[in-house]
Amino acid sequence: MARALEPQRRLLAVYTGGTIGMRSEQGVLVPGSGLAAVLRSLPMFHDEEYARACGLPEDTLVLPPAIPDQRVIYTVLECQPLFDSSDMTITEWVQIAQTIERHYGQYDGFVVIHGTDTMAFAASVLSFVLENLQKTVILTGAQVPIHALWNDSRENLLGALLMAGQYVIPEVCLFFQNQLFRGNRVTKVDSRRFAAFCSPHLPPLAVMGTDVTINWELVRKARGKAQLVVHSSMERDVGLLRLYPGIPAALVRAFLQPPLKGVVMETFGSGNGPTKPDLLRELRAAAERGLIILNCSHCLQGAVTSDYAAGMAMAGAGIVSGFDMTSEAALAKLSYVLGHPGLTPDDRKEEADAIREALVPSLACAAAHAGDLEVLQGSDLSLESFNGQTPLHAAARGGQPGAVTMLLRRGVDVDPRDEDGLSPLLLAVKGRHRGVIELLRAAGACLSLQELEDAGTELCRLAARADLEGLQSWWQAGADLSSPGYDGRSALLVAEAAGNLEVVTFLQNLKGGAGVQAPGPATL
Ligand code: ASN
Repeated sequence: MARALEPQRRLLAVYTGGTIGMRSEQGVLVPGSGLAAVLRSLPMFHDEEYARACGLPEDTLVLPPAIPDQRVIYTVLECQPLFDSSDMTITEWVQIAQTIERHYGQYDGFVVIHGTDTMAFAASVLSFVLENLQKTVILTGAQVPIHALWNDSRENLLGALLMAGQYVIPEVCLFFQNQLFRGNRVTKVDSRRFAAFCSPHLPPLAVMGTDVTINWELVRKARGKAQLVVHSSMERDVGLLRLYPGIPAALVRAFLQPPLKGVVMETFGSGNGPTKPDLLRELRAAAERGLIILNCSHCLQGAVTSDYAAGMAMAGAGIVSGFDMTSEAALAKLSYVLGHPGLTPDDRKEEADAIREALVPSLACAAAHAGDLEVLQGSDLSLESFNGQTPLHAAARGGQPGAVTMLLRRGVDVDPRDEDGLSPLLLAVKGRHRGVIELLRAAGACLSLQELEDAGTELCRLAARADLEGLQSWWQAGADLSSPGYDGRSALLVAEAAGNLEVVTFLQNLKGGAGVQAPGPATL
């Protein structure tokens, strides 16, 4: 979806606390009220003249125009009490989700102003609690209060308001230091620098520089007109246990006792831990009691694999691989799955198995995306990820010819569609994964009629940017490169006008040679 172009876009900014509005009291920072009043006094956050002309109420502010003929109007809802985010829990995050739900019809998007310390947890929890989002939800905050002369508050908040006000990115995101991340992929990595967050396994959804660059192929698509669902029944009895060298089995045993229902276990490297028999015995016993143990690596990069004998899989089948999830996301997912009505373990083994299965679906997809053939080999391929993507979608998106070959050999459907109607072939084309495109085409995959119809505009865009590889990918996938764009011009005309000679030569050769249509299985 492109930039939203209504003349006025309305946002709700839910202010929960955090450094952004903090003041110093007796030498320490405490949450501060009255953020709306501060913003009202800053011209970059409020155009008083326009507000008066429109008769906007006291708590409602309006940004100066970022682009002609469009205004972002926002209402600041200040929570009571305000929190240092270190004090926030699932209860407060569910309340934020319910606030969004209550105001969902009135606003076009939402910004949640939150402390940074637990913002990655908050964003992860909200991403599971808020289902079927059709509107943008962005969390942001700051490392230095807005009252300070040199601060990151203004930039972060303004960026979040502009992103939520101008684009429909229907998922829970986190905006910090000019980057928009998927909320359940981030972790806080710095307590001082302005670049406080990183997303180790997923590139930013958008970057704000001189221009705004949005990675639309990464952005989750809204599911039709489905109604927003708020999952408020999150399980609170979940925990996080970090293994360390020499951790005593007795300590692990004490930690894993009821009422704990699930635990994210942070392990070494690619999912390894001590192999002491007494420790493994405790883990096995807990898993057999129905406790769900989700294995996440404490490394920032890489994922849980089955490479080592010291891998936690050795502790028994009850331990679920969290693959490349951050601990924050794993904890949120555990809380969501265990809180799901109908999935309460109650010491019953079958239900514990069902919960493990609910946690795992993304595993085959994650393995396919990362090209981890060993994990993929042992995974159940019938399971789809949250948005109906199959492991083949994931392998195509990740540009993994080895995984694609393995999946095709195992007889998976070559042309499945996810809930947004996207096929692996289209994902491979968007990622310019030529080897994967070749494999899929040879196996009979075709672009759909709709994909072929939509291709014209995309081809013109690629031609304008001299993106030869992008054009070659479309051609290889069977697209007709002479398809006109939205204004009736072909990619060749666009390339000629832009003086992109390499592209012009490529397109002319196709025209004069074997024809513009790529060889291979029929495209229509
Ligand atoms: N302690 C603060 C909080 O998380 C840190 C911050 O916002 N930068 O609320």
